[in-house]
Amino acid sequence: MPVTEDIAPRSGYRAAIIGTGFMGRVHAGAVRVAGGSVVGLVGSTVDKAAEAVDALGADGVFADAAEAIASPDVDVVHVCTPNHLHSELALAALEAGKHVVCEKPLATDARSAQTLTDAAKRGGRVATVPFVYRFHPMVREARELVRRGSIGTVTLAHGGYLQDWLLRPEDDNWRVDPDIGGRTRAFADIGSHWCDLLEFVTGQRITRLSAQLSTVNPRRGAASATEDIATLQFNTDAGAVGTSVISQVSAGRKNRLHLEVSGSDATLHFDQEQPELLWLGGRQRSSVLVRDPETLTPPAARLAVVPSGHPQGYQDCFNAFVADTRAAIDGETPDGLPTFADGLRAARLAEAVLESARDNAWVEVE
Ligand code: SOE
Repeated sequence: MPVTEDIAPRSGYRAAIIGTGFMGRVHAGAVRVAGGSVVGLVGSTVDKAAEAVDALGADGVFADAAEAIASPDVDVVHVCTPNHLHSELALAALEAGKHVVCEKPLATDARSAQTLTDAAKRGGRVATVPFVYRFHPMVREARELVRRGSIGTVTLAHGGYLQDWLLRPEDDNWRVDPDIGGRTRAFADIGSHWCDLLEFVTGQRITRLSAQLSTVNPRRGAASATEDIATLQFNTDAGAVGTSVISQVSAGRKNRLHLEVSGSDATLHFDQEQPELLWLGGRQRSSVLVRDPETLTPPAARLAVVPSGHPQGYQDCFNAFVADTRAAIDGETPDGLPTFADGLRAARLAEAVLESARDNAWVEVE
């Protein structure tokens, strides 16, 4: 049958997923929604991978990461392992000519993140990092309102990202061990999402910052733990100032990522736990905008998959992120797709945070 332009076949999206924990499951679901297939899993052991096959809807398992990366049946490698393995696996996958989706932090130091970003560029591969909160329609709406000048000149941004799953000393996870999770934990794990969202929505970059880190529970399990709390003050390249509070020990806060941006005319506020809404405050009148595909601006409406009143959430963000990764593999340039360059940006911010906290000083961000 002749292939016409508008039904040109899409390139394959046969994924290998390395890592079978919570993130591996979320990635697998998104791959399937994007029309791809999970051809194989790699777990910490072959048995673990085999146990996860049904839950992740995979075709089978690979013996190890090297086999998955070398496989001619794999187009895209999803790296969902503990952090210390990210850069080694992502680099091997790029060198084998695969497209790569790598969990954040892309690398536990900025130099490795730079090497990965260069390798992706050199090889012409699509290489993305799931800063998925960008994919909430109301985040796109906020970004579009800022872009259109609806809030005026941005002067102030603040907010934070609060969780409580590491509140108690006995709450343990590989993320707290610096040898596995990296030298910063709360900031790299969730502060990176907040900074990404700030820069994505405002179009401004943090140029200097002052950070404090606090470890409430200095030991967890066998390891000396990394920071539970990070607080930052910052300046942006367009003259705005701001603050952010990041914590994984805030009782009752499950995943409270919230961002408020004030401009010379209005203020916007987004709360990830109420993702269907965006508050738009003015001197005379304030309103709550609802995720209604009928009234959203086009960049936000593009991501609205169900009518308003039928809430969209975290998995929908991942689905949209993987769908856009696939579109990029097909040669499109989806707006707002977070790439390894954004992973590098997060690694540079993490290094600035560590340096500032260590020296008790303001630090310029590269
Ligand atoms: C755990 O803190 C975690 O799963 C993060 O690693 C994710 O990036 C965040 O989206 C939700 O919380």
